[in-house]
Amino acid sequence: AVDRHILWDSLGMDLETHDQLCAVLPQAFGDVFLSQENRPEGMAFWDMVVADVHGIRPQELVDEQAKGRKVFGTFCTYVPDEVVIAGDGIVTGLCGGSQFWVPEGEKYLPADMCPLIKASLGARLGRTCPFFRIVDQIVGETTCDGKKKMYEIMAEDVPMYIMNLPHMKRPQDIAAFADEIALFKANVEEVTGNEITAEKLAESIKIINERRKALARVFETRKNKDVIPISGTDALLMMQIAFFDDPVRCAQMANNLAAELEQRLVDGVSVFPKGTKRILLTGTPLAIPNWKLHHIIETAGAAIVCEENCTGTKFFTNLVDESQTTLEGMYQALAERYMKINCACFTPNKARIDEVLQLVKDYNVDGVINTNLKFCTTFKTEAPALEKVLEEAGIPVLDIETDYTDNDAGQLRTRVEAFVEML
Ligand code: BJ8
Repeated sequence: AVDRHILWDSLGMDLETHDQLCAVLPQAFGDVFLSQENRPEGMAFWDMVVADVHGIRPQELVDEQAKGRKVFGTFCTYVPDEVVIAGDGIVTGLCGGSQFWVPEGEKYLPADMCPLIKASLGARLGRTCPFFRIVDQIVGETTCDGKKKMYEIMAEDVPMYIMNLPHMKRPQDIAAFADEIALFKANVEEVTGNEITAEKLAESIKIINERRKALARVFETRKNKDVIPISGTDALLMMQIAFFDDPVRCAQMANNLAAELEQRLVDGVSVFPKGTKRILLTGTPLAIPNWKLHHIIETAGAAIVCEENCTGTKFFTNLVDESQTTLEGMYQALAERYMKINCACFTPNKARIDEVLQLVKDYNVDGVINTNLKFCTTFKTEAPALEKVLEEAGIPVLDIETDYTDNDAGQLRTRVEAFVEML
């Protein structure tokens, strides 16, 4: 393996603390991923990326910056990658998914705040994540209150641009978001120094649509009710890295994997024994390296066949209309696609419940696990309504609230095992 210390040092990272993270990650990855049997060969790409997760892609980003390109960091699936790509910028996701960063975040934020927010701020201010050091600008958004307030603190340390996301989905809200996308285009032009023409935006809309189609193609194979060609744990890793990778390469790798999985369906190659109960996981996102629930569920005798969250279907469902030829038409087309994401920060958000019900059918699901990151009040508040509808439809639901620590792992395992047992 390449020694990345020179890179990390050049990024002004806290090497000593960061080494502690590097010391535990390979073990965690080995326990969760390499212990699985009969994994698709296509996963080798993601294994390679994650084995050097703070080296291989960060080095690429630094090399691109040396050529004059700019890197934009984001925290939310509502921020349109297309605009950044159209300005020849690079997008990288930033959401923190490890307890490692939480204590640093708690120095600046209330302890009773969602761990994703605390970990994200901790990773930046603790100087223990290369992606947070590399970004030329961070793009926040007005989703939940916790993120909004965290961005104010982060803005003292790094250039920050905030997109105003409406919280309702009336036509005037979609039009307002289209205006917001136009403003973001001007910001990207300013940061990159590149003009965004209608041709460039049209091209980047196609690029991101291709990524959506490729990821959806992998998910499509998970609908088969007899053969489960890939574990949920592996599918999650592909999704998590999609936030960091070059979109063209991401689509290519996902298409390669999908082709292999489609062949597995033909050959009857399943990674779980026949009759394994099929779970749909819904709720808050699972930022890398948050593999906790997937690992527990899939070693408790069940298989996750779909994730209805931002590190799952929300990331790729619905394409942007490619028939627009003017910038204004494209802003509206982008706004219409992005505003179809059903995040709990919207009111009302009944469409999410309808979507979960539809996915339960499409993926031949036996039970739903609704997971909530501790202190995420919007998703938590939606849980009873979601569970009521599922129960009325005869779908068993397990409600789980957890954080990034391992303190509750034993208790969660007992509850998941009992749930799977009764399916
Ligand atoms: S579109 S889910 S990525 S906002 S878990 S930080 S909501 S307190 S992450 Fe999200 Fe965009 Fe919505 Fe998706 Fe706040 Fe909740 Fe934490 Fe969350």
